[in-house]
Amino acid sequence: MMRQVLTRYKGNPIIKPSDMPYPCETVYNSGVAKMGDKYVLLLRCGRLHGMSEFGLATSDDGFNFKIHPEPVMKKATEGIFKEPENKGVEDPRITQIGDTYYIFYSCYSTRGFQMGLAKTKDFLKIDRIALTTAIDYRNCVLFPEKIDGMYVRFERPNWGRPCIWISYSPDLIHWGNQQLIMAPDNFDIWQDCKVGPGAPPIKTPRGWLNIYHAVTNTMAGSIYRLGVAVHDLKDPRKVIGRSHQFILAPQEYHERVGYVGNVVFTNGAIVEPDGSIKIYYGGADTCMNVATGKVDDLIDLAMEGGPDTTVKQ
Ligand code: M1P
Repeated sequence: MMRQVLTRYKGNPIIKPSDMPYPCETVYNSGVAKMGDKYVLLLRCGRLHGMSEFGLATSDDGFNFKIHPEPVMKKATEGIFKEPENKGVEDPRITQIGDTYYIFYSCYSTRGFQMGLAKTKDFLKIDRIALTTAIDYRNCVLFPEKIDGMYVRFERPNWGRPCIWISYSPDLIHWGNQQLIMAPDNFDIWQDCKVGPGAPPIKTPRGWLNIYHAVTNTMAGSIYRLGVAVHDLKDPRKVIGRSHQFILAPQEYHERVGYVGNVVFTNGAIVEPDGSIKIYYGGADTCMNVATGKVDDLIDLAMEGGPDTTVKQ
């Protein structure tokens, strides 16, 4: 049964370019974490040179954010990251393991995209760890715990048919055993062209919750929406439920009109102790927004869709 499972926060957008303490054209697609009682957004800020840098915003309630006066991460100016980031750093996604926050992000260069991995304990000092793919990869999300002794991630190569893959690592640096696990769905128009990992996987008793982005192409351009799937806890290659309806689509003016119109795009969500969830998302590649819902409602919706069959389509 089709139904609305998310509610937009009435105060959206929660951060827009004019809120920034330094000049920005856009502020969107932010990594999300909880540090003690504070909500943290690692903001993708489009600066006036056209490249993205990372800014920082913190909040006590998850809706009203204070923005740090300076960017906290810019493109590298030396070492092995210098060339891969010569057009900036984009789309951070944060996973907490112990007291360390790991950040997968896109290193953007004149050659294409590579996935960088960095770590931090306070979001003020961020240390790069490794270039974890060759060119051309766009999105990576790290699971918050090892499975069978290995780190696990979902990733989306930027070549071939844009699908969600899985890979494994003993040390977070070297990744292998790549397998395609979820493809665009030829029969669901909203997700028939591209799918990619959105929020880092969320562990629940019913499986790993995967909130992903999905794209269809129209005569007027692409439309980015959010979808939901559930993966087996022990073997996340198995997609045990995948919804045939989207959970969020560009609808508000600031989601339809902006730097890239008709885009809602998530890089992270926070689950609250009462089972509610805050999904943070960029609107039209220009502003930050949040929508709320219940984890169980998202899982119910995905499970009603039945196991995914797209890898065989
Ligand atoms: O413009 C929409 C999105 O396009 C890219 O996403 P993807 O390659 O995964 O489809 C990214 O540039 C993303 O930041 C952007 O929101």
